[in-house]
Amino acid sequence: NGPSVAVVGVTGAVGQEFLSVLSDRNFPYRSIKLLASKRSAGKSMKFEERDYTVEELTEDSFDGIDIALFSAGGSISKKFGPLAAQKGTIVVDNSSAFRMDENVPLVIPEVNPEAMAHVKLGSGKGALIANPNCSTIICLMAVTPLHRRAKVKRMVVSTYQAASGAGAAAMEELVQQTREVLEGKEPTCNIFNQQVPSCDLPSQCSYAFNLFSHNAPIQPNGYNEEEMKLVKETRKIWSDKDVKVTATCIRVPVMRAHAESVNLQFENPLDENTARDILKNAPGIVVVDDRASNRFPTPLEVSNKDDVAVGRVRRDVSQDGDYGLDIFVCGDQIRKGAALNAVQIAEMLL
Ligand code: 11C
Repeated sequence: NGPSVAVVGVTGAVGQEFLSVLSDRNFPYRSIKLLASKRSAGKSMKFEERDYTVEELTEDSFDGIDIALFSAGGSISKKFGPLAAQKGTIVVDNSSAFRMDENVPLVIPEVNPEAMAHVKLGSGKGALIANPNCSTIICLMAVTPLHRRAKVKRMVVSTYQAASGAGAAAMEELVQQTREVLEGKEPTCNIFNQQVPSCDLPSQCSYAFNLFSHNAPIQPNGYNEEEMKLVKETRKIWSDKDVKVTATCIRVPVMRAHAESVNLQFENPLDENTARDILKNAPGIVVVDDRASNRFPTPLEVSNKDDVAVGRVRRDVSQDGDYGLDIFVCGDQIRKGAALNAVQIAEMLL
């Protein structure tokens, strides 16, 4: 019983987390296929007490597969996603390949489940469903309950993003660099060094003990792609082409959870106590907002957790009345920012 599932990109950070989340949530699969590139094919992997061999992703991989969870990069998704959907597989894709395609739902289950209402498991019809970018998921998990009450007119987001967003190799390099710097050595900069070719010494542009503007390519308008994802994906998920969003995305030396400072301007008044109560009752949210002891969300506290933490809820003193709020949000990038959200989408199909 249950659907046949394929995990594409199973050796990556998100691929591995797909397996953890499927297991933690007792996802009722009939069979599971572990797929990766030729390089990783043949590796053994244990999952739920059973031994599996990682198979090479090919055009035939999706025969008989009901649901495929993809996290192997945009080009793999572009090549194999539509092919799998043609074969009747429902693809939940974690890459940015199809997010802005108007025929592809872009879904956060707590926010806009209605967007994928037409996708039916067992109908024989395949489909593509896109997982939003992690920064968008974590931001909108917290902001949507407030938006529903008071309608957001403008949102200013500043992110503090973890290494995990750049993959398992970036996480390893952050550990390695930290060790090297503490030992007085020049840090090894393989993952991000191409971004700052003008640095004389790696120690001046290392990731450890530093932070830098997000590594996504800068566009002609001066925003990087990560920032524009927050702008465009928010409009699509809220079905609101008029909402004004601006963002500055920064990479910080944190392992696997993103933090975001969010400034909100509302169309209708919303005081901070009501906002806090709304957030306390919102699904997937935990409020950590203890002013007396200066205890607010931290990336470490939400690491490996499902819930997104929200705190620093306060009236924006630069705006009139109760039309503006500031909040601070933290969420596990690999879990709710990627694998958990995708598995929740798959659960909605059951
Ligand atoms: C990061 N959000 O934290 C990125 C990683 O569009 O899925 C994922 C990029 C994406 O660096």
